[in-house]
Amino acid sequence: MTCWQHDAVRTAWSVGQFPDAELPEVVFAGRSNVGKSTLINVLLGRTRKKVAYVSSKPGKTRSVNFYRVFAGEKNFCLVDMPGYGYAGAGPGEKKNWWRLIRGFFSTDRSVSFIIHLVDFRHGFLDGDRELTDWLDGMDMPRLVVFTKGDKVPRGRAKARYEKYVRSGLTSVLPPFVTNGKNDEAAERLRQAIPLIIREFRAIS
Ligand SMILES: Nc1nc2c(ncn2[C@@H]2O[C@H](COP(=O)(O)OP(=O)(O)OP(=O)(O)O)[C@@H](O)[C@H]2O)c(=O)[nH]1
Ligand SMILES: [Mg+2]
Repeated sequence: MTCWQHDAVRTAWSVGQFPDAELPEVVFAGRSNVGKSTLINVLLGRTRKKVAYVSSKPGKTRSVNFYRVFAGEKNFCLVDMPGYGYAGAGPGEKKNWWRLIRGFFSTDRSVSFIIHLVDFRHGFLDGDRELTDWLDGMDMPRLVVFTKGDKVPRGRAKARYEKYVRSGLTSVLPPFVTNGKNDEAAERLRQAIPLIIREFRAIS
C-alpha cells in the first residue's frame, strides 16, 4: 500500500486564519468522535506517529487543519473540520461550529467535494441531516464514508449498509465502510479521492 506523502499542515482557529486556496480541497466533516482525524492519519499512513489529533474524548479537533498531499502527479489538500453534536456541547458551541463552516465556504476556496463521515453503528443522527440539507442547498458534492465498521458484527453489516443506502443518502460513489486501519478499505479510498477530484473540478 502506498500511503500519501504530505507536508504543510496549517491550523486555523478563525476565518481570518484560513490559508489561500491554492489546491483542490477535500473537506472531512461529521459528528464529533466519528473518526475524521483518524481517517486522515490512516490515509497519510500515520497510524503510529499521528499528525491529526485523535482522542476518545469528543471535541478533540476545535480548529480547521489543512494537510497538503502529494499523490502521484496530483496535489490536493485534506481539510480536517471540528466535529459537531457532541454531548455537553451547548448552543454556543453549535453556533461557533456553524460560524466556522459558513465562514469556510463563504471565503474564496476551491472545495472539490466533502467527505461526510457517519458512524456505521448509528447512521445519520442529529446534525448529519442538518449538514446534508445545507450542503444540498449549495450543490456541494459529497462522498459518504462510514467509520467504525469494525464495531458492527460481520453478520449484520450487509443489512445495515443496505438499510442506510435505502434510506436515501446522497453520495457520489457507493459509501465506503472504514475501520480506522490502513487496510483494503483505506486503499480503495486513496484511489477514489483523486478520481473524484478530477470528476468534480474545484468549485468555490
Ligand atoms: N474501532 C474504531 N475506532 C475508531 C475508528 N475511527 C475512529 N476511532 C476512534 O474514535 C475516537 C475518535 O476519533 P477521532 O479521529 O478523534 O474523531 P474525530 O471525528 O476527529 O473527533 P473530533 O475531533 O472530536 O471531531 C478515537 O478513540 C479513535 O481511535 C474506527 O473506524 N474504528
Ligand atoms: Mg478530530
